Amino acid sequence: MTGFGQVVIGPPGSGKTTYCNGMSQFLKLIGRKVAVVNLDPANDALPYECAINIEDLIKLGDVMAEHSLGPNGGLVYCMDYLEKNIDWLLSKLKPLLKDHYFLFDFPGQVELFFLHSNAKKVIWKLIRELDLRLTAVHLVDAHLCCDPGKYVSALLLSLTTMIHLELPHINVLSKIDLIESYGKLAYNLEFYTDVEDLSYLQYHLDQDPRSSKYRKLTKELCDVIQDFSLVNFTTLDIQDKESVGNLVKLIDKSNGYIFSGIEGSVVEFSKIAAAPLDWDYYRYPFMLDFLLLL
Ligand SMILES: Nc1nc2c(ncn2[C@@H]2O[C@H](COP(=O)(O)OP(=O)(O)OP(=O)(O)O)[C@@H](O)[C@H]2O)c(=O)[nH]1
Ligand SMILES: [Mg+2]
Repeated sequence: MTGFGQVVIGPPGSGKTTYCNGMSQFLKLIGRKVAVVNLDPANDALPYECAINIEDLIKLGDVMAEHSLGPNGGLVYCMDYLEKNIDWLLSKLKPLLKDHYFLFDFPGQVELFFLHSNAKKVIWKLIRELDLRLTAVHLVDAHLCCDPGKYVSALLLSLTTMIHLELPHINVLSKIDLIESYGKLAYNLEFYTDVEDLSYLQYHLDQDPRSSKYRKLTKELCDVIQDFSLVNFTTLDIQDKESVGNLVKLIDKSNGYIFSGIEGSVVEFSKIAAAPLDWDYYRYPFMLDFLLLL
């Protein structure tokens, strides 16, 4: 039995939990049965209904108190513990495998996804043991485009994460609805999403005394990013149905869901295209109640 899903990752506050909530609502509306799996022990109040919660296995607070660790060390410990107790997660996922699509909400500690191997081992065990087809959805806050130095960091983070995880991978500039509130971008948005010629950034990097000091280093890093030619971005406003729908299409192609012959996947796609329902992230829970009554 092949299952499909998304591994939702990205820096702290990039919108992962909000994304899992909005994406699960959207997918339910187009007829997909969704299970959201919280693997972030630091997620306090979950906005979504959680099918599996790592908190039932291990609590970050307990780890920090017991081992005198800070939150970051505590999270590395939790991922390590999850890897050692992967059977717990496998046994919870197996009954859902038949008819559910999975969204995995991961912690925002980016080092877990480009440096440490625990999270990667957990993901790859799920893939091997359950025959899951997973796409990494890497959220990066769009406001990083407003500062050329931060944008280069976001590119580097995206590239290292792609290379480390070795999954079908989609980089997303999240909260795109807010981009205009940070002022005018130096170039149009396509420059930042397509990542084609980074030499244009050099002038802007030189204007900032913080980044001009590292001119040569930044240039070399930009060359590395361009030589790999792997990174580009799509954009997302979780409140906009067209934006969410376009992302669903990309993800479905990347993990093979659309080609899987799963009953109804073509119907779902046509629903996305027609967008028959008035999607509104904040209004949706009330709308679901209404639909359930029909
Ligand atoms: N305007 C806007 N705000 C968003 C969007 N996505 C997320 N947010 C807001 O961004 C903030 C952080 O969102 P979270 O979903 O908690 O981010 P996270 O990545 O799960 O954070 P950590 O779990 O702490 O790493 C919240 O206030 C969200 O409401 C978006 O598309 N547009
Ligand atoms: Mg979160």
